[in-house]
Amino acid sequence: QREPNMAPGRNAIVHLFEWKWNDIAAECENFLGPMGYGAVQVSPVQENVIVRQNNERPWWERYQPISYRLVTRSGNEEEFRRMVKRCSKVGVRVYVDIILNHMTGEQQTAIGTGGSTAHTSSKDYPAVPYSSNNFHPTCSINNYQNANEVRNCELVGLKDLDQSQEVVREKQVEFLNRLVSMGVAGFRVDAAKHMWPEDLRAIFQRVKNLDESFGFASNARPFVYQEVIDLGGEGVSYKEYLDIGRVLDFRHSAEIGRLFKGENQLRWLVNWGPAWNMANGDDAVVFVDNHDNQRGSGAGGDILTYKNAKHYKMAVGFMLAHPHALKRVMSSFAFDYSDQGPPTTYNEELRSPTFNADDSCGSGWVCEHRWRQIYNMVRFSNVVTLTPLTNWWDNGSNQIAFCRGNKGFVAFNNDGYDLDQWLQTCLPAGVYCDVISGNLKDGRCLGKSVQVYEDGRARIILKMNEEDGLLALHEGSRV
Ligand code: QV4
Ligand code: CA
Repeated sequence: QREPNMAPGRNAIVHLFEWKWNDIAAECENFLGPMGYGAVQVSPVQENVIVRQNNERPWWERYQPISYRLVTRSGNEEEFRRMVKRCSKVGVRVYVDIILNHMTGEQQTAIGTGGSTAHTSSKDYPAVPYSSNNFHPTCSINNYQNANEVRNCELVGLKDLDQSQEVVREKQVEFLNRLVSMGVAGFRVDAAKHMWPEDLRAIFQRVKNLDESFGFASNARPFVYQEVIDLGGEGVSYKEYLDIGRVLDFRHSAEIGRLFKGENQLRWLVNWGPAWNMANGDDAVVFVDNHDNQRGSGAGGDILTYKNAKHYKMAVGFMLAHPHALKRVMSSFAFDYSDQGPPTTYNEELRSPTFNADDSCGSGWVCEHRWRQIYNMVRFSNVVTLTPLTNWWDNGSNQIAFCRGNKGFVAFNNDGYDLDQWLQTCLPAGVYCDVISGNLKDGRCLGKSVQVYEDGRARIILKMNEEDGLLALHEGSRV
């Protein structure tokens, strides 16, 4: 199902990667709700195997389920339930990252975050329970041209469940229904490419309607967005999954990275969308980076991340300013190497983020979603919802600008020289605060002020050496 079930006037998802449930609940109330975020994608909720490697717990242990009990380092079932309630109350929906494709890989001693055990070599998971005949025979995925192999063999040695079996479907539907009854609004389907579309269809058809007591429309269906990495030329296409829900568009991530890294000219963005071989807007969830490709895996390469802040903010800003597709903002923890686990305390518990005076995070959390340039573009995207893109302007290379109806205007400069132009902003006359360079606070603009004249034109200045390479004005930023 493609409808994200968000509260009116909201439209962006934020992925709070590896956050604790209690911290997410507080973040919904203190920040996500007030700032207009529409939904939060949370890390996997089901019990995972504990992995210790070089004296630390890699983040990816959470992608190795050992049962469907809701106990992880993010918290227990009661904490999860309370989080969903508190987020829903302030208009923020919760989407869960679900792992249906597999259980753990091979582990000497498999003990879960909730204490469950398993015998991985004999594919025995008593806490579900699953036994060896619920899995595909062991084989490994090497050839991505072969759809059978991609779906019936093991992804990096992870024990591959057979979702065509009624018993497996039953367990998985029961797991999803439990989440729906707690007020969950949708699912990010991990490794969807590695499951048969007909099996996923059968499973999601049996998931119940969303619970109206959490403020959902009657008969609303859970939102489904699927991880199908499709950069073309493989045996599996994202198109096979569109009647189940949306897909995560990895081409968007790769192309937008190249563009704002300066490997492609911004003027080409004039026809951004399906013309770039990306999925249709209604079929896609788009993003600049995700938890895999920010580390160089799962279609890495040209990906922009928080480490390249100026260009990253431009890319995220463009995504949020443009009408194409449903958007997801990444919120990371800082890392130096790809296996590095999230910030923890001395006893291996997840560490809570701390917050600085300027709203940014400390204690190892990057919190891109709290960067002014990003949360103000989330607000921008809410303000301009459903307005068309008009008045495209470019300088023939890397300076571009456009309007969103009469509600918003953005400009970008990725050239090695200043932008200084009289441009049509499409806004009613007045003084507007550029919400990138500073907030509009108590009627005072802490950033650059821009005077829009009667004819809608304004002098737009974006110097090459400014901290940020974009400028944004909207209906709500009028001084
Ligand atoms: C190792 C070897 C294998 C060997 C296996 C045998 O590398 O060659 O077969 O042992 O025992 C971890 C380790 C990995 C290890 C594996 C099994 O990194 O080296 O295999 O565990 O023990 C995340 C991480 C993976 C991690 C996995 C499970 O990215 O590194 O593997 O979690 O902990 C493709 C898919 C796409 C996938 C993407 C990364 O099409 O679906 O690769 N993306 C999703 C998630 C991703 C997650 C998974 C899928 C698996 O977004 O985060 O992988 O749930 O493109
Ligand atoms: Ca599979």
